[in-house]
Formats: sequence, C-alpha cells, structure tokens
Amino acid sequence: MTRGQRRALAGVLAAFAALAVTEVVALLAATRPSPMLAVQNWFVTTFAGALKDLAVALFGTKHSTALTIGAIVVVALLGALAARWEVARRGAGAAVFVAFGLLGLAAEVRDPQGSVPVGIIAAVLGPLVGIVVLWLLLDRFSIRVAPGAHLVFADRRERPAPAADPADPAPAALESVVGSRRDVVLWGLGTGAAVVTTGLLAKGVGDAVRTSRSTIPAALPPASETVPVPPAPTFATSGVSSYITPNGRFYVIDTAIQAPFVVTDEWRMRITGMVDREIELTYADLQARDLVEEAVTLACVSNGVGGNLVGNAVWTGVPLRDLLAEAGVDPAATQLVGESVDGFTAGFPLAALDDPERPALVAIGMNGEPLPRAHGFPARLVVSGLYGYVSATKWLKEIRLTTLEDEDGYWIHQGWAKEAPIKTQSRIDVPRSNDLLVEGTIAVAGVAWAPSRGIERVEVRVDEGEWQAAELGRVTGDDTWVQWFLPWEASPGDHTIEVRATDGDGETQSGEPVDVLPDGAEGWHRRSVVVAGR
Ligand SMILES: Nc1nc2c(c(=O)[nH]1)N[C@H]1C(S)=C(S)[C@@H](COP(=O)(O)O)O[C@H]1N2
Ligand SMILES: [Mo]
Repeated sequence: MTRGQRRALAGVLAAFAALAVTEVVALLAATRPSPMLAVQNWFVTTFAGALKDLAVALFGTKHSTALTIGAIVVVALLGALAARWEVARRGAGAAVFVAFGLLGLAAEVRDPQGSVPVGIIAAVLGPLVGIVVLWLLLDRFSIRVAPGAHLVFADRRERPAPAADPADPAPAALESVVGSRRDVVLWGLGTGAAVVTTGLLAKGVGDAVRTSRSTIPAALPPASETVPVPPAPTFATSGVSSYITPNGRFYVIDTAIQAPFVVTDEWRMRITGMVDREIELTYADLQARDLVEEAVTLACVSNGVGGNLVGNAVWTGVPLRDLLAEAGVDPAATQLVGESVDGFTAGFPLAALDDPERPALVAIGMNGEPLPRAHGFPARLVVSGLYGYVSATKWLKEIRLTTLEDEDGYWIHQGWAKEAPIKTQSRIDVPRSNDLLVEGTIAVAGVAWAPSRGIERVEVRVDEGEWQAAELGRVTGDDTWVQWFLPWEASPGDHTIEVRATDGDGETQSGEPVDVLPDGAEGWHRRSVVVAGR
C-alpha cells in the first residue's frame, strides 16, 4: 500500500468510527432520526424540490437506498480528505470531524423529530472518537503528521523512519514498509471490524427499540359502516389489476428516507388554526370513535400516462367533516393543511369538502388492517379526488384551518399546482408489450379512474380504428378506479392499442400529451404489441 492509500484508509476508518459512535448515541432516542438520518432529511428537504419531477424527487424505497449509499460514500471521501489535511497540518483534519459533528447537531435541531440532546452528545463524542482513531491509525500506519510534530502514540516502540514510497529502493525504507504492512492489516481489519460490529449492533438494538415503542395494534376496531367489495369480474384473471390493491403492493411515495416511527402512546393529533376550539386526539381516542369505511383510489400527481403510482384501498377512519364540525370551522377559513410528524405539509381548498358525497377521512386503517407504517401509521388523511401531494398527509400530527393565501404546502414551493384534482386517467394492464401473442381473441384489459367523478365509459381502439366500448367491472362508487376489458380479435402483425376514459361529468380524456408538472399528466395510454400467426 502506498503512503496515500494508508492515509486514506486511516481517514475512512476514522470517519466510520465517528459515524458508528453517533449511531450508538442515537439509541438514547431510538424512534427519532439519528444525526446521520437528520442530515439526510435536511438534504432531501433542501434539494428534492429542485429536481422538479416528483417521481424522481420523492424518495421511495429504492431512492432511499441510493441516498444512504451516497451518504456513506460522501462520509468515506470526507474521511480520506480529513486524513490528508491532518497530515499536512495538525488539526486541519480534526476540524473536518468537528464540523461534521456540528452539522449533525444543526440537523437534529432543525428536524421536526430531531433530538437536541442526541445532537449535542453526538457532536462531542463523534468527532472525539473520530479524531482519536485517526491519530492512532496514522501512527500505526507509519504516517507522520506535519513533519516534525509528535504524535501522542508515537514513541511507544521503536520503529524505523516511515517510507516515503514503497518503490523507494533504500533498505531502511523497505524495512519500514514491510513492518507497516502488517500493522496496516492488523489495525485496519481490527478497526474495521469494531466499527462494523458497533454499527450493526446500534442498528439491531435501534430497530428492536423502535418496533417495540412504535406498536401497531394487531387489529382495527370494527367500523359502523362497511364497504361491500364487489366480487371480482369474470375477466379479472386475465392480468388486470385487482380491484383492491393489497397493502404490500400499494405504491409508496413520500419525502421520508425512513418512514417515521411514531410512539403510539405519545402521539397526538390536533386540529388548530381558524377553529372555535382546538381539538387534541390520541390514537386511543380515534380508535374509540365511530369509524367508517370508504373505498377510495389514491393517485400521485407524478403518475405519468400508463404509470403505477395509483392504487385502490378500503380506508377505515373518522369522517373529517365530523371532526371539523366539533372544532367549529371559522367561515373565513378556505384551506385545510395537514402536517406530518416529519414536517411535510399538504393543503387543499376547504371547498373540496362541500360535496357531502366526497369521502374525506382521518384514516387509521387500510384494507382492514391498521395503517402500515409506510402508508402513514398511526393516521393519515384521505380525500377522494385530490392528488396525494395536496391532501393525503401520512403520519398526520396536525390539521390546520387557514386560508389559501396564508400557507403553501411542501410541493407548492417547488412549482406544483396549488389546486390539484385528480385527472381522469386510464391504463392498459394487458397485453404487455413483450407478451407472446398469437392471432385470435386477445384480452385487452386495465383500469381507469376519476375519483369523486367516477368513470362512465372506457373505450379502446386498435391501429387508430374505431373506438370500441370496453366492458366495465363493478365498483363501490365514484371514488374508485374501475377495471375494464375488451376481447380483441387480433390478426398477425404489429399493432397499437390505445385507451381513453370518460368521467362521470361526461368529459373524455384528451389524447394531447401533457407533462406531470404542474398538475398531472394527460394523454392516452398506448401499447405496441406484436401478434404472431398460427
Ligand atoms: N407525511 C407525508 N405524507 C405524504 C407524502 C409525504 O411525502 N409525506 N407524500 C404524499 C404524496 S405525494 C402521495 S402521492 C401520497 C402517497 O401515499 P402512499 O405512499 O400511501 O401511496 O402520500 C402523500 N402524503
Ligand atoms: Mo404524490
């Protein structure tokens, strides 16, 4: 190993040692973000919006893995850099560690779920351990700091002068390289193993504490009004999306790198702002209330034509109107803002609630189970017909009555529309473009949705021919998607299939493509397929 590589290794190991220590300190408040996570949260809040495209900007499961790997790489690079600076000038590398400690503290302070005590302790212990490990390893790796400077650990035993370069033919230098190679291996592996073990242990203990404190009940209390889910249509076996999307397959879109762990007993949901009296509810309060079920299709504004960011579920919860009536809404209020425990906000015009037929819930259940953490445990908002980014606040902690002028939700600052009714969309599920198709009757099927308006008609055309009406599955009402089906007599060759839907107001989807920004995609979903002859 060259001198530069040994120096870099010392820096990287020191940086990970510092990080592992902060993860251990973070166990003092295990359900809150660790300094590392708080810094990542800060990064997302600052830069996610700049990416503009919600699908890219919002961090789903895959993106959060990417972000975590990115953060680890950055930590490694900065560790290497700190070692380089420290060697050039005693204290310069240490300053990098101190700066990182302060960054972690600042992130804990600004994070809505942050823990200031954790931030402070980690800001002291993290850099301290990092610097000590850096000095120790530089010494063990025979790297002299700032020529002439004496290391704390330096004179514990005799050693030859460190080699400037392993290629250096000077015998003394060669000897020292051989000696230091063993040191590099032993100390490198030892430190690495200690750091990894500490990190994994902190993660394991943390996860155990988090899940034991954020207890999701095994079952939901029964609802007074239930939704009879219609039987699957006869064509449902052909590959069309199921009418109800199972929780495990429901799309997840949010800005959270890790879904917040809410401590069930400590959680409170408040109704505040332009109300006669503020209301505060516990999880037990919500469970004890009159619960209703509503089947509602949820869609993301960044769902492009033919996309998967849409799902249909039966939500169990307290009607929002009941809660608002109890709080007594000031007639001058024009906007309802939901805020989450992690500081996300989404607001929609109160006028959306004027239509008593439109389901609007503080939901605690999804498809008969308590809300999964990814979907907002302990409670979230669900309002039929509005895109998620203006209405569907997960991990809800506050419902604020305000005016449309007074506050903008999270995504409005990034150029997304303030008013965002879900546009009518239709999607071809089958056939898929790479399916092996043989001439004869082929099932063309999919889903179409216009929540709160409902779907009146779905039509399909092949190769720009006549529009043909598809058969529609049964629905619980206007708030869910509908499955559609059309048997197609296919001839051999290349074909293009297109679909369009007409909503309950009689409006047919326009074929003109419109981008998702600022208020949702438009256009017909189109599939090109190849049909073989017999
Ligand atoms: N707290 C919080 N709630 C949120 C979001 C978020 O980032 N944070 N994203 C919203 C968006 S953009 C959508 S589309 C829906 C998605 O809900 P789901 O993940 O349960 O499908 O949640 C909404 N609620
Ligand atoms: Mo969304």
